[in-house]
Amino acid sequence: MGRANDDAAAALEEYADLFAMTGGDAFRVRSYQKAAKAIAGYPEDISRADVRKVPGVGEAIAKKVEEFLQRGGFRQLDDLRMQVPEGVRMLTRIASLGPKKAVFLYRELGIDSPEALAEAIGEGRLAGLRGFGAKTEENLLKGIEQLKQASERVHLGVAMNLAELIIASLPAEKIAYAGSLRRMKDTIGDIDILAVGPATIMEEFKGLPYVAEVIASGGLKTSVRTTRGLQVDLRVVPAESWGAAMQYFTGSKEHNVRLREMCVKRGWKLSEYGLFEGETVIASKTEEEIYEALGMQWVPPPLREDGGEVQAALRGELPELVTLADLQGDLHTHTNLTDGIATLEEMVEAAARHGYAYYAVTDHAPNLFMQRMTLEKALEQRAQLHRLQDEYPDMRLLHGTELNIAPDGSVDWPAEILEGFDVCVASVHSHFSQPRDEMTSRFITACENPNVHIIGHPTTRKIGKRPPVDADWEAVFEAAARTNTALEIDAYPDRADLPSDLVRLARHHGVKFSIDSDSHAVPHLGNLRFGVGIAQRAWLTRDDVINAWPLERLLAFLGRG
Ligand code: DGT
Ligand code: CA
Ligand code: CA
Ligand code: ZN
Repeated sequence: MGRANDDAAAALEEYADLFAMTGGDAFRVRSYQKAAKAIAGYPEDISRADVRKVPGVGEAIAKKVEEFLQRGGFRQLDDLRMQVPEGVRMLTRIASLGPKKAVFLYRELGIDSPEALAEAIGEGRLAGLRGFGAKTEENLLKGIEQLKQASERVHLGVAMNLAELIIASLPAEKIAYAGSLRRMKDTIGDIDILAVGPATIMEEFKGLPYVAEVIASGGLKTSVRTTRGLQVDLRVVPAESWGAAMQYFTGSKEHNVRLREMCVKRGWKLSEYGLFEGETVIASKTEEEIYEALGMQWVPPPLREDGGEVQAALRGELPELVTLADLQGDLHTHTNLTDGIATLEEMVEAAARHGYAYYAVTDHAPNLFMQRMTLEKALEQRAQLHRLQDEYPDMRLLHGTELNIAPDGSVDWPAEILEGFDVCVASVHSHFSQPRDEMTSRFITACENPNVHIIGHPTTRKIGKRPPVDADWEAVFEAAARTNTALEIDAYPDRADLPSDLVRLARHHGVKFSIDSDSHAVPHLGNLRFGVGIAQRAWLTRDDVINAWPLERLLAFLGRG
C-alpha cells in the first residue's frame, strides 16, 4: 500500500467528517467514506495509477484526489477546515459525542477542544443544555480521558507496518523488533528495535523518510519520533548477547521480574548482556539457551505477561499455541455488495492465494440500513458463489451473512431464511449504550438462536474511538459455551475484538473461537495474523479455534455437515 493512498484516504475521511459536521447529506458522507476506504485498500499506488479505476471513485471525488496529490489539499476541504477549527474536529473523536453535538457546543459555548469541554463540564456550564444530562456529562468525561490515553498509543497494525518498513530499510547483520510489538499486544506505546552491526546504522536510521524528529541519539541507542507521532527506539547490541538483549527488551517487565527472582535464588544474574554466575557467562547468544539454562521451556513472546507462563514452562507444560499456518480459512469477510470494496471474484481469488481449505463471504444483512441489502441480492450472490465454486476445487466456498443483533437479541431474518446460509455471524452494530443487564440478555438471546454460529466482534470496541459495550461477559460466555456458539476474534487491528484477556476468560468457560479478518478489501485478508496474536496471548490451541479445524469438523459445528 503506497503512502499516497493512505494520505489521500485520510484527507477524504476528514472531508467526510467535516461535511457531516456542517450538516451535509448522509449519503454523500457515506460515499466519501466508502471512497476513502477503497483508496486505502487499493493495491496500486494512486499517485501513479488513475484514481478513477478505484471502485466507488466517481469524477467528482477523482478531481478532489488529483488536486490533493498535486498540492496536499483540495478547495472544498480547505473551505470546511476554515469553518470548523481543528479542536472542534478533535471533539468528535470523543466517544459518544457526534458531529452535530460538537458543532452545537462550539457555536453555543465556544468549546473548541476536548480540554475546553472537560473544563466547561467542571464549571457546570453544560447544565441545563438540552441533551446534556448528568449521565451524558459523566460519559463525556470518560471519553475525554480515553482519548487522551489512546492518543499516546497506537494499535498493533500501525506499529507492525512501520516496524517492518524500518527493518526492511536498514541493512544489518541481525535486526528484529522486541517489546510489546513482539508480544503482539493490541496497542503499542513505542517500537523497540534491536540490531547487530554496521557502524553506519544509526545515521541511516535517523535519515529514514518517516522520521520527523530525533529525540535522543548515541552510539548504542537512538530514539526518534515518526511522522505519525510514534516513538521508535533502535538499540545496537553485541552479537554475542543478541539472545539476552532480545529476552530483556521483549519484556514484559513483569515476566522479566519473575525470571530475575529465580536467578537471585541461585545466585545468578540476568541482564540484557546475558545470564551470569559471577563473571562467567552461562548463556547469552540465543533466547533458547537462556530459558534452557533456567531449566524451563522457551516461552513464546505473546505469553510473556506473568500470567502463569513461568510456572508452566518450568513444569514443561506450556500449551501448543495455535499458529497462522493452522488456520484453514476465514469466516467473516465482505464484498462490494455491501461495504467492502472488492468484488466477490476478487475476494475469492485472493483467498485461494492464501491456500485456504474454506472461505466464507458474509456481507451485511438488511437491518444495517445504510448497506441497502435485500434478500434478493443475497440470493443472487449465493448463486454467483455457487458458480464460482467450480473454479476452486480445493477451497470450499461458504455463503454466509453478518446479521445485526437488535436490542432485544433478535436478528434480521427468520429461521427458514437463516437455514439457507452456510454460516451466520451475528454482531451488534447499534444501540451500544444499552444498560448492562439488557446488553447481557441481548447477547444471550443471540447465542440461543440455533442459526447464529458466531458472535462477531463481541465488545464492538474500536481502539481509540469507541469504548467496549457493557455486559456481564461471564454470563455471555456461559451461554456461548452452552449453545455451541463461537465467539469471534476479529483480527482487524483497530478492533482486536474479543481482546485477549476476555478470550482467556471465555476459554475457561469452554467457549470456542473463530479468528476472522472481517476483510473489506483484499489486503485486509493479511490481518489474520493479528488475530493469531490475540489467540496466542490467550493461550489458545488449535482445538479452541473452529477455523483451525478441517472442513468436515467445521461443517459439523455449523450444523451443515
Ligand atoms: P509499550 O512500549 O508501552 O507498548 O510496552 P513495552 O513492553 O514495549 O515496554 P517498553 O518499550 O517500555 O520496554 C520494552 C521492554 O524492555 C519491556 O517490555 C521490558 C524491558 N524493560 C525496559 N525497561 C525496563 C526496566 O526498567 N526494567 C525491566 N525489568 N525491564 C525493562
Ligand atoms: Ca515498547
Ligand atoms: Ca521502548
Ligand atoms: Zn460487523
